Amino acid sequence: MDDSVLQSSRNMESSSSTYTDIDGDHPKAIIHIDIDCFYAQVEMVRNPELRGAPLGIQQKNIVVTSNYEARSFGVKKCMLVSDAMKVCPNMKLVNGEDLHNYRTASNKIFAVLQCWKCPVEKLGMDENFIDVTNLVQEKLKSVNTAGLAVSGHTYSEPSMECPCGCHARLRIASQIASEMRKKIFDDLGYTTCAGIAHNKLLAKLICPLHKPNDQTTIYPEHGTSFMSTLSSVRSIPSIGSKTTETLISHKIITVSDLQEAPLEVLKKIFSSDMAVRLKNLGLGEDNTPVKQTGKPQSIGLEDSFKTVSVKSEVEDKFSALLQRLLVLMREDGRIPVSLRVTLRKRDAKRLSSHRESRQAQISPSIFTLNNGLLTVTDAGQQKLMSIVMRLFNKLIDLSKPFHLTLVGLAFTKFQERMTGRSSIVNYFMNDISVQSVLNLQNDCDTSATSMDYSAVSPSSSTTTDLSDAEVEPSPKKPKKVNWIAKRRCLAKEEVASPSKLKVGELRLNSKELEKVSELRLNSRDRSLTPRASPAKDNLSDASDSMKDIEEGACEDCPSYVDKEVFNALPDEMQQELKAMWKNPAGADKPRSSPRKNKAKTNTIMKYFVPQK
Ligand code: DGT
Ligand code: MG
Repeated sequence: MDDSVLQSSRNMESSSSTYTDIDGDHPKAIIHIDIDCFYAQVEMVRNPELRGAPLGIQQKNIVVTSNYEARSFGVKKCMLVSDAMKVCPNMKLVNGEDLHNYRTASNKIFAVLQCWKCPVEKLGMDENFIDVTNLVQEKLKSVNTAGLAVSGHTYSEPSMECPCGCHARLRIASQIASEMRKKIFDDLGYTTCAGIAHNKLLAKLICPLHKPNDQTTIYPEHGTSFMSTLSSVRSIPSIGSKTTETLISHKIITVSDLQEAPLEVLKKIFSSDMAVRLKNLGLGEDNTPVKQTGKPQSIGLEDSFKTVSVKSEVEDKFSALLQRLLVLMREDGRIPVSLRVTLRKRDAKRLSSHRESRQAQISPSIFTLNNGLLTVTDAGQQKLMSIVMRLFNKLIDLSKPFHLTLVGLAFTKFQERMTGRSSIVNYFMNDISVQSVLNLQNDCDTSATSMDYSAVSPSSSTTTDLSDAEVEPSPKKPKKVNWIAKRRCLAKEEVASPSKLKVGELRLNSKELEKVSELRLNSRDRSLTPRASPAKDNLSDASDSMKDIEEGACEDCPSYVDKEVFNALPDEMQQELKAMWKNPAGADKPRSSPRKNKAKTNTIMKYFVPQK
């Protein structure tokens, strides 16, 4: 990596744009798409009467964004409302403190971008990276690139083709970007900007060059010279305020300064890795991959305040948080199985306050599906509140005075839809595997008046919103999912169960599937199967809703196994399964040692056929 930096530094010194300037290949094609005046467009799409005149979106006393008509009068992002109204007295204001519609629009845009079957990474609510490298390769097979022009603007015209072929690839990527932007507009009505480059850094930075509603492509050889036009090192996305301060204190202010700073000097200021990364970024080099955005690992909200010292007040805060959290859960569509309570205590002895959390499992039976929507009855909400207050009591010694400055609630684990109809896991498990991801609100969200939706973890700002397409359970199968919901619960240690994971990779053949389906149907309407082991941090004195997932299940089998289905299996098969659970390592290899299994007569392995 150091070599590439030094190489790039040397390249910079060369003034001409020959192909000795390009070190190596530029195989990737990345598109960055940013929605124009996002909140304002959402409001204009919802209410077309707002179009054509200046519009500002107000949060508290700030105009967080405005449409381009308002901008033409000099309204800037994050201007005080009073100042904005001075420069644009006719501007209409819409309150943008409720983010629901923005989040929904963001999900829809993300869903549209998924149509190209390329990795899509969400960045905040209105930006997405799409890695179209493979799609471009596919298109290269059928497209004649000789006469193919860039769609939209080019940062700088190349004097000759790059030997690695990246110019043609980026031209194709620019066509794809056009198609994406057109579809977003045709389907949803939003105009967007796009940047096209061989890496994420340049794609993002070049994107706003022709705003609004346009796109720009930059070729690799112009990366370094483009970067040198950025006045502040802070313009580089991964350089935060702390790093900026450090750089400025060493007289590295502009990106040109960073480009010129010797790596050895940077290494004296930062760690070696960080120095190299900074140097590369300054030169427009970035090899971070586009990571497909998935569902957040947890959905949480926090409310911060000066101080709360009375239990009833804490209860009110939690109750309000829970109401908001249930809305987010409904949007998410997954059934939560774990609830976390977070507190921040004011501590006079410590300068910096700290958070403390406790979590407990919750029974999926609290949640019901109503017309495909996840809902919680009043009784269910009371159960959740009683769990919350039990956790609170665990965290706070109520015999002594307490002073809180923050309370938080989060659903931290979820059930997931099974991988396939024929997955054996469907038949044996009371629960499905779980993602463990993070919350929600974007960093720049200062919208909440009464609540501070601060991030629950540092990584929260990147994986935030969810695509409509991801919303589970599918409205098409509400009954099945509801049934599953009632039957499933999960202990932490089960996630890593080797037998569960391995078995999930196999599928039943159709005849045998029927057989097991019968078993499953027979047990479908019976009562809930209790589970075996409580999760590590379960409360021993948990509420009723939690009890049904804590009591013992089938003695010999893991808790994810449906006892009734298990009991209906032939004895021999039961024995084999038990042996497999006792020695999961042996069960790990059904595919690699099929002959071994052939020797047995009624073996469970007979019920599985390897996936083709
Ligand atoms: P653009 O992309 O320049 O056409 O305009 P926007 O409005 O899309 O700006 P962008 O992409 O920076 O941010 C997306 C949305 O995020 C924007 O519509 C409102 C919100 N937002 C941006 N900056 C802030 C901020 O500093 N505070 C708050 N509360 N919201 C912000
Ligand atoms: Mg935007």
